[in-house]
Amino acid sequence: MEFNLPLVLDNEMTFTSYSPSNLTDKVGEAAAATSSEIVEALRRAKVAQERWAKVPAPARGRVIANVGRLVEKNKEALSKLVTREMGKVYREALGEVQEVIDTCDFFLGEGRRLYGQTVPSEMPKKNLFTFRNPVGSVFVITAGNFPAAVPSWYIVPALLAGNSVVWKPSEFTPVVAKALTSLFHAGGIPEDLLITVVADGAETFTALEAGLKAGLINKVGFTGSTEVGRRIGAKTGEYVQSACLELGGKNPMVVMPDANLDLALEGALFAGFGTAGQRCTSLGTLWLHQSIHDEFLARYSKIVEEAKVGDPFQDVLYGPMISEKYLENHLKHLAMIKNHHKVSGSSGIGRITAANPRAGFVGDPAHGIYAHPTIVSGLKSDDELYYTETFGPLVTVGAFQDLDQAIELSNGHGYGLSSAIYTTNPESVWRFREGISAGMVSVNNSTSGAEAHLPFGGNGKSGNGSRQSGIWVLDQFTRWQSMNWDWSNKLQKAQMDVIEIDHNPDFTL
Ligand code: UN1
Repeated sequence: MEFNLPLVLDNEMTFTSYSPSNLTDKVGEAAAATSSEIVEALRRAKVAQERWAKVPAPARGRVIANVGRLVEKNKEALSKLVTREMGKVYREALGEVQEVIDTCDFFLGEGRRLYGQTVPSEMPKKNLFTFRNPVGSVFVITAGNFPAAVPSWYIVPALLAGNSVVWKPSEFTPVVAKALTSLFHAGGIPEDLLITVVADGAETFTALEAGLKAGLINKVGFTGSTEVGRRIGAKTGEYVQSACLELGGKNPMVVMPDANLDLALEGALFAGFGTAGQRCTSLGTLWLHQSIHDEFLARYSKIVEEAKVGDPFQDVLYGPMISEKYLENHLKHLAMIKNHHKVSGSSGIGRITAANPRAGFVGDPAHGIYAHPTIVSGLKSDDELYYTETFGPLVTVGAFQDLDQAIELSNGHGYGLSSAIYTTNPESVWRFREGISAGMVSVNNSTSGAEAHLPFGGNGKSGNGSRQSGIWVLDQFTRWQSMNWDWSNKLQKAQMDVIEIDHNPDFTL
């Protein structure tokens, strides 16, 4: 696929995208934008936003409807591109693209709502109202693990609410970004209202600062690491802006002794190793009650050992890492394994190669960037692996004595994105829900796989409290405006011209 950015680029640099499952397959190229080109894009988007905000919201909703239908029509082509460029298995890619469609379906109707309120006044002949106004220009920066769904969580509601978007996708998935952008444009989104720029981190950060300084950015949406999120949050704060930050997780799954263990095994397999563990919602640590620990760990190790890994277009649990960079990061985490840990789940650890083979590998590991699934048990709360977010096919396992301890261990590292408990006891469910610091709680379900219309987001090191998806994300992309209208034809002073109704405070029966 040809990649033409809507910008005129004056530098020579390009990002070349290769399929991580087949490194000889060049998926496409993207010209690298410089910081000044990104700022120029922000400037053009701001002009386009002024016109777009005047389009009635229901009409904007109809454009989102067009986009949703086009994505649906192109679902298989886009999903194949996701699998080819990013490496998740095709069934998951279909799910990811469905999440884009679901997001459009939800927000097309929001165009006919975007409700404000009528509020009673404390004075007669006076009316109070609230309105949602678009924030203006939104700068969206996203990661490579969900190259279509997560960007759509920002782009769709931002556009629906009357904003412009400049989107900086991952440099590992520029071709999916181009395809998605073209679907928005074909659906009726003006070219300058949504501009996609591919750039490296340094250029992006320079542009962020320049854009904030020039008043060209009114909201930042960022999904990525806690480290980068912290820098983005600090920079936006300097300019009295707030960013919507979706950061890392170290998502716990607690298995109680009364749980349906077969179900918990299935959930832990998908949560830990689906998408090769490269979801922000992937299982971090599996906490097993001491009474079931040994048996569960043995069964878990066995199903992970037997799981199929390999070509993401085949029937496998997971495919390649997104890129060499993601593999290197995973190897760093493997280096944190200590002597008191026990490793299971595969015939080796690290990269799968002919010399370090994985039993039953589907395809040829030499073609791509594949990693062994790794289970590290014997986790203690002072281990580096306890408080480090990992991002690969690596699950840590620890034991607990009672639910209070499980909750303490689940919160102790300071991340708070997703969490799960497996139990048949309602009291454990409610105690866990109340005690866990995570923004999302699954009961008898995987830590990953949130539906597209519930609030998505985390606390602590996982995010600054912003939430995406559903009606809740509208608070990111609109600002409340309150209005009062006095039609009494006299100056009525709030808090001073108060109406008092006579009453008898001494009354007793
Ligand atoms: C992410 O990894 O950034 O809940 C998002 C899930 C997906 C989204 C993950 N619906 O696992």
